[in-house]
Amino acid sequence: MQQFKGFMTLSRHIMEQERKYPKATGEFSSLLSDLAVAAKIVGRSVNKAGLVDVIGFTGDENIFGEEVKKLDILANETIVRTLDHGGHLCVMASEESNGLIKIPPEHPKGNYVFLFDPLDGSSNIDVNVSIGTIFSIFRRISKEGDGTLQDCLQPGFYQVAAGYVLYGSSSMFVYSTGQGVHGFTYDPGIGEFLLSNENMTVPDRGKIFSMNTGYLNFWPDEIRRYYDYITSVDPATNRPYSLRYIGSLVADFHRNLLYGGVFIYPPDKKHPNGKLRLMYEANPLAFLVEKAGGAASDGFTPILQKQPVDIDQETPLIIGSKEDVAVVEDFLRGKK
Ligand code: AHM
Ligand code: MG
Repeated sequence: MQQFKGFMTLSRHIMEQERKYPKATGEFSSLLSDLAVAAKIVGRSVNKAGLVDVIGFTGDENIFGEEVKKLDILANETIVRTLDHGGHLCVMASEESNGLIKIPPEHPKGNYVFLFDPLDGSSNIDVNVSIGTIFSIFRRISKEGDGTLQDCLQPGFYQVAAGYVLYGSSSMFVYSTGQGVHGFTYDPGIGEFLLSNENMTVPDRGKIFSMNTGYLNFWPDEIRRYYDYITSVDPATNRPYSLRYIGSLVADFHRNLLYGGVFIYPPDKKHPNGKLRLMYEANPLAFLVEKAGGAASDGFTPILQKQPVDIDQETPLIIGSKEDVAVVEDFLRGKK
């Protein structure tokens, strides 16, 4: 019989990672632990989303006399309030807030910068389809006090950690501090994330492509030619790729991370620079996919090498299995 070695909870994993760095002060670990608490609170609200009709509408007061907030606003506030007083952050920025989010003057400032998309896949919130929180962590460049825009505008390869929380058929916390990508599934019975997917790796090639084909007539010719290619029979497998598109980047990414494949949001006539946000979506997922052996590109430059100029900037995104990403790049560069 296999010996029971105990569960690897997310908190224990964070602690064990910290012990690998004898000089670690615990600041970074306490940031991740606070984030896990925020994930549980947001996850609980997401699970109750369908009850909005029962306990109150957005803008109303619910039966407890509290104002009912839109779930993405609520997720944003929950994350900010859970992380702003721990002394580990000097600044935050979120897809849901304008400009930088300062740490309130009464709280100590720390060494890290936290960028996030509180609830990715917002169009899926009201229809019970998977959504998620995406986060990116940098070390500050400035020396002290409030963090600055310059602290936030660092290229993705400077990230010290990144991850996401997926609120799906179960909730999962997936993160990397650079040493592998690890997934934890939430057990509501004990209120803990438990290690379920250690050292996740993405296959070099998959059988899935994910893109909003409704924009076909808005795409550049190179992407239309790629679409013809990917939907014709692959001689190696005698079948075309399967199309899977949830419309929540985080959920599409998670599936492709496990099964292999490629997610593409190219520039199009409606979104000339692509739609996805470099700092809140593309960078963190690019960090994870590279740590899992995959690739992420804007078609010409690896996402992690892009020098950001604006905290809210958009980017085309091609992300997933290494070989699949390379094929899309070949089409965009006119090599195919
Ligand atoms: P959001 O952060 O406001 O939810 O927007 C980003 C979402 C991604 O999750 C998803 O991949 C994409 O927008 C879907 O866009 P489209 O509906 O144009 O295909
Ligand atoms: Mg998003």
